[in-house]
Amino acid sequence: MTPEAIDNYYMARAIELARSGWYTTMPNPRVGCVIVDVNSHIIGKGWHERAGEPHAEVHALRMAGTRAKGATAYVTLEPCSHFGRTPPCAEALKAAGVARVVAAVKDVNPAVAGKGMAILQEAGVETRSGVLEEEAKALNEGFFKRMSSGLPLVRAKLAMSLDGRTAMASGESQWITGPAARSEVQKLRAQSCAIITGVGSILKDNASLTVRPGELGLANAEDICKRQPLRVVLDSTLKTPIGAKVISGLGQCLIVTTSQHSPEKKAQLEQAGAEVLILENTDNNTDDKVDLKAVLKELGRRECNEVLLETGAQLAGSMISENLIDELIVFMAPVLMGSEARPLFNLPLHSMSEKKELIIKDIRAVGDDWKITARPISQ
Ligand code: AOF
Ligand code: ZN
Repeated sequence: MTPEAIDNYYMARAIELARSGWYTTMPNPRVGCVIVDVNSHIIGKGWHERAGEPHAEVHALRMAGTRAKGATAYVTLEPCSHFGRTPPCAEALKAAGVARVVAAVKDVNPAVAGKGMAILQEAGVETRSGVLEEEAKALNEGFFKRMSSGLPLVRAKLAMSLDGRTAMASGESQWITGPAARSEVQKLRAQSCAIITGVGSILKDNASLTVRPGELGLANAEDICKRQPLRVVLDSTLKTPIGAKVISGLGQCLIVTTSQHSPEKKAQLEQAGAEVLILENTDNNTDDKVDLKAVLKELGRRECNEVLLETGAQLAGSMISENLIDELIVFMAPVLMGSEARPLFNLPLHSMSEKKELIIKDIRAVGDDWKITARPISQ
């Protein structure tokens, strides 16, 4: 094997380890670390599990003990240089006498941003960056987007028939897809920091939007479900019923409204356990609606890396027309719902030149349904 192939091999192992934290590290990134001695033995392995707990490198160094001296550490993210909730990993690697550090990607967190690698270089540690960089970025797209733009990554989950319909004219939509697709949706919720919906969906379906261990279908489901994503309801005039499941379910519910709300209803919703936030729309054209970009900014401020949009055609249409969706996850069921049924997006386009162009990133069978992952081409 060439030295490059060896680095790729161990970095792939570190990326695998990072995935163990897929549902638990937020708001922190998913990070994995492998320490290899001069005889090519893996002497340390670790991944970051939860914010506030040790970083990946610290777990791996603990496992390696004194054998870390002279070894190579493979980390999926540049080791941190700052005192956050935990002390700097670059200093820990240096103190352990590691001879070489290979990082997949630079940490865009302004508190780190190259300083971690600089600490190691100044201490005489050999460094290499950019190994399996694309794969490592894919672990933490939401974290990177938030750190560089202040906004979370937005994923829209949609369910449709083979003829592209998402609800009957009456609004009836349960269930288009089968149980396997619904279990996939539970996973999408579990990896998200927040779920956004519109009050229309709440009035229609009274969904709880929680993650439930029984439906998640993962070994450590109980543990994962201890952290519930923030449920965000966009409700410009506060029509959310006081008894809505989205308020009473485990975890927190944030209702975003405008100045048109009734203060009395606000007090009642707060009494029921919801947080109510008034976000004035500064855009003169859409004075009566919640400012969607401002909602995303607020979620970024609350350290949300990945946000899931689960809603009807109206809000989904506004989000896509304002170019606020990064990824579409469409579950397509082998049914026809007919010409009276509602489309996925309320998006009145009139000519082919206006069409939204997407690129399909992935398509796979999920039970009897198909899961299509697509991204808008130009934003
Ligand atoms: C690493 N290894 O495993 C992780 C890193 O508050 P703290 O101390 O947990 O620091 C969080 C920041 O540290 C986070 O924003 C990111 O920049 C970095 N995460 N760094 O060296 C890890 N999870
Ligand atoms: Zn660290």
